[in-house]
Amino acid sequence: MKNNFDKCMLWYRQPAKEWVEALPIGNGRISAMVFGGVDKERFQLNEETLWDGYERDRNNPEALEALYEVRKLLFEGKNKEATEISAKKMMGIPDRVLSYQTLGDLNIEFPIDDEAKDYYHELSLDTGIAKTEYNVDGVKYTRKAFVSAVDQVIVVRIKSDKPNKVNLKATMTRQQDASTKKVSDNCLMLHGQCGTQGVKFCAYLLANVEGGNASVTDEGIVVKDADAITFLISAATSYINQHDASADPYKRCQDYLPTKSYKELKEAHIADHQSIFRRVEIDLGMTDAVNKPTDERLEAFKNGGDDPHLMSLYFQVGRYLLMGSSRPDCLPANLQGIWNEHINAPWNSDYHTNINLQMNYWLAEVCNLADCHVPLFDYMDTLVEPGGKTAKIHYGAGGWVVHHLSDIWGFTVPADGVWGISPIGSAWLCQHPFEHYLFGGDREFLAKRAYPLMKGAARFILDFLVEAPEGTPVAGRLVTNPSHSPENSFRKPDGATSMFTYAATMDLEIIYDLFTNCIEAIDALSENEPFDVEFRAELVSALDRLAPLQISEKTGRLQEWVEDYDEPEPGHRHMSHIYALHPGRQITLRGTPHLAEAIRKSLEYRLSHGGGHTGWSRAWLVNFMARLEEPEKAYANLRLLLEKCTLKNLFDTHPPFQIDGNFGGTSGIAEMLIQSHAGEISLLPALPKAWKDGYVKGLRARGGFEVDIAWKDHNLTEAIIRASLDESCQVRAKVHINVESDGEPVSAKDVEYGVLSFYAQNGKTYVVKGV
Ligand code: FUC
Repeated sequence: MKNNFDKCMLWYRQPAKEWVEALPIGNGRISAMVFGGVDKERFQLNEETLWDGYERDRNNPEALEALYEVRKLLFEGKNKEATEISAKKMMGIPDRVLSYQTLGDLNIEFPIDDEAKDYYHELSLDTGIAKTEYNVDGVKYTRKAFVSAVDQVIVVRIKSDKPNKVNLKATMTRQQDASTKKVSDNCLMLHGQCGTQGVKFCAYLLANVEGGNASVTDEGIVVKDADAITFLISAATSYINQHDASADPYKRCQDYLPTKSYKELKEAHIADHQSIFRRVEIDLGMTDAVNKPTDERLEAFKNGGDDPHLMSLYFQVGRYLLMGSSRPDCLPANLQGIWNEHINAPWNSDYHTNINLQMNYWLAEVCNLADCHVPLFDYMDTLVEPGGKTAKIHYGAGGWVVHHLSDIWGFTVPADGVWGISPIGSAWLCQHPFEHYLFGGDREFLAKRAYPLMKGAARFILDFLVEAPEGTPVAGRLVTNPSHSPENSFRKPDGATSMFTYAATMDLEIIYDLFTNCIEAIDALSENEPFDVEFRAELVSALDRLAPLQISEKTGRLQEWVEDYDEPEPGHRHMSHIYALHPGRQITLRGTPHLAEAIRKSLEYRLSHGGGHTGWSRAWLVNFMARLEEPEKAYANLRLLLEKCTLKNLFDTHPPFQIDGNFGGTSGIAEMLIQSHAGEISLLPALPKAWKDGYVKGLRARGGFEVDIAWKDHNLTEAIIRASLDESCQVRAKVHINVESDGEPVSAKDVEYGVLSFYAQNGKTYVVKGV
């Protein structure tokens, strides 16, 4: 059957003028940005472990003593005094992480006298190959570049359609800390060390020339009169893990260089790439705009044009970028995925754990990239030990803690300023391994990987929670203290503003999420014999005593803080207290309608004051609106994400470029088409008018299901549900439905209009028909 993967293409009629127009390729570990210049080509290179810094103990020995004083002050409403003490005594030493850095550039110069004609630059998301073509003086030149996950090299192929026409000079450069050296008659290397104590790094550039010849000096590689040339670029650092940066990058680079032919490399790469990329196909409709270059389409879209395919392309770009920046056995995607041209990147291109790192993975399960989710769990494992020390030294608590950001050196202390004292990062991250279990149903993963992480984070929270004293609005209940609603501040009745408080709503929601997930995990693992009974009882009792979510009597909105404070920045980019709607599932439209209503009001208020002005914030709004089943509002925010926060190469811009908005946007589109957080599979919960006819294939739903959905005239026509577990399945649609399997009707309970419930069997396929 015909598919539409050939349309998963970004293309341009001119080379990239700046980095944010270049095209990304990557295999999770190494990557390049391809500029496509005619006489000067630039490949900006990255290796994921090239971070500044090194492992060190950053815990603050004064923190614990200060904690008791700070808690008392915050309960007494003395926020300013509490802030002052914490700034002095509770921050990490030092309280900064250092940057993830560029590896450098591969520059290729071509001696071109004539003007290039018929220029064309593309990125196929389906093959992961960037291509540049042009004609000079009657000769057609073609360059192709990809990053092989199978062979762990960047491959660049340059050829002409006439013999002996490829002439070039290739050099490698980096702003600092590096030099180049001849390795052999066809190999150059770039090598160096990050500062004096940082990782050593290296990149090999190997030239396989067909026809003509190559000569190598310490400065570069010169190729003369060749028919074609294949460059292989391997890259590595000395980083092994946070404790050990003693690997030999040269040996690693040598070992990575494959002996396969270009054809073999390419075929293996495409097969591997497509085995992941092609798991999901999407069609939201197509107009003539599809025939235009990507930058022109985006421009037309910004001017109000109709281009539903641009949204499906954006969706697939998100999947492509996660594949390119987060593959098994790699580090997780950072603030820029893996693509970064800076030595000192914005926000250090680090791991922000107060929304950004988590958002990077919202799409992973539903968009059939569960294997790309695993690097996050591996990374979390590395934070358990340092996070355990920080829990003990800063809070006298067990378990493990992460604050609002981290790096690859086990950074778990408060950073950047007092707003960094937000010890809820590990609890938030733990949603991810549990979701991985919910989608895939792998009990061994739950027992051996997810639950131990979750239990450690829950242990920390149980020890960290304190009882709110008399005189506070939630006296006698358990609360977090200190606490922040990430990066937002409030105004107290006396006019003073602060960020620092106790019991911010988001903390309570994340804790609810973590504890209920832990209880569900324990129950799932207790099938044969009782498991962790006492810990379960501790969680149940703490949940019972946890401070409640509060609806403002004045405004009807869900309160962001423990008191109904005034907000100095009512359109703040973080919408932390809405966590319970998404990515949490404490508040659902049908399960907790009064809270959903309050959240709707909070969101409307935020939006009417300019909320969603950064890329990731806009993307979050798409997810929120989808969960509120507001198709037109979800669509409007998605449109704004593309109009205001999307660069020519379809990278998200905060500004500047930050990849979370791409991932959050893709997740938002998925949430518009399918949801499964509320104990049922909801088909097309937020389908906007603009997507009249379409289909999506290969999305996943919690409970081990893979789902294809087709619709016509805005109504579900058919959904195919493939079960991989024996699991009850409740399906919701906005039309009346029936269900069959193997051509026979399945006996299903008619729950209400458009809602059916049946028992699905592992390996069987169920066809849900809209009637
Ligand atoms: C959080 C956000 C900023 C930015 C940074 C990387 O601090 O509030 O907007 O996304 O992370």
